[in-house]
Amino acid sequence: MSNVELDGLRARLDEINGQLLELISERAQVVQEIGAVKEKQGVPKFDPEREKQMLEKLVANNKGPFTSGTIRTLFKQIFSASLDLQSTDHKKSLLVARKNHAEDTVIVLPGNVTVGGLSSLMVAGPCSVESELQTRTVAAALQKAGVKVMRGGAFKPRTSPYDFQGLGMDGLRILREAATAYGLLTISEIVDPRHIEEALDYVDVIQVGARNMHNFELLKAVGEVNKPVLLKRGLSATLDEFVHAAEYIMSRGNTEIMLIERGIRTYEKSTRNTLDISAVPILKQECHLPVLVDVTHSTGRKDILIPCAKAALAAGADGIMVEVHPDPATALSDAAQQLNIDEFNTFFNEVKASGLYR
Ligand SMILES: [Mn+2]
Repeated sequence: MSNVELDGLRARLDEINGQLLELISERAQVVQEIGAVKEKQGVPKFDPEREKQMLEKLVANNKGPFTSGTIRTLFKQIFSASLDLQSTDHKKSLLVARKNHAEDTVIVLPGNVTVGGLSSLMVAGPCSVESELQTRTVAAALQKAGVKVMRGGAFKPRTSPYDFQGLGMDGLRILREAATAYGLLTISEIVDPRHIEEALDYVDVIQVGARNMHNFELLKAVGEVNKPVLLKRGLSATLDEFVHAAEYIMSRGNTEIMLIERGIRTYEKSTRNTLDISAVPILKQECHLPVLVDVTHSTGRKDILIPCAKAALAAGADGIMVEVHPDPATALSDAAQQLNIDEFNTFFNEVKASGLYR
């Protein structure tokens, strides 16, 4: 084969490549138009039946030299690239996305306590509200330490149904009374949409727990009230799923959402969960919402809380959550990992001394 002949064939290939590029780009535009129609109709973008029909038609018309399998592989690639294009479009339009809202969302709680923005937030308190005395003891210590927001569980979704399930509404009342007595705000988990309305009197921030991050009816319900929400990342939730859970809340009108990384389930056994520090900068990059880190549940051990809290703040977290109990050994839940009051004071002082807590 002469060089002239080879050059001719190569030029022909370049031409075909150009035509293919034009065609797949045109195809992508049509797919986007279909996506827009489907979006209006509220039907899912991926239609496996339709994809199967398209592939079968292509295989039936295939005259070679490619095998049917190769044709399937090549076109599947084109199909999925087009679908990806649609989901990227969708991602851009998320209400929680920073692409849509460049500035940080700053949530202003009663008493001008802010979450997000320039100052860091420390949220502390017992795993469970167990008694008036226990809750008040913690509240007094938190006030003394300069903490503004107290957490305390009243509805406890526990691994075993035989474990302490929390004091329910009585627990919320105890939490509110102790917080008011010591000038604190309250965060507590709500697990049932039917409890939300009654709970509004007792909590300044509604927590949606890790086990309920995928409870879409609960997410919609907290999206419809005028109360900030602290959304925990699910135990096995990807960041994409976490962000979409927040979108469920915001799509219902509630824009005051804080995200909290609380560790994910991995094969590592030396901590209760694996603290995903990289989640912090990724969430800050992708969303405009405040991001907190729960050092207690992510690690499950007291001896590494200080470095983990510092790491979280260094990575850009807007706040830290930690569990404090007057006598952790007798706690009805999470006994091993809660700090006692002295330990909490040391913890908070060290975190402040690092200069990372603003
Ligand atoms: Mn706990």
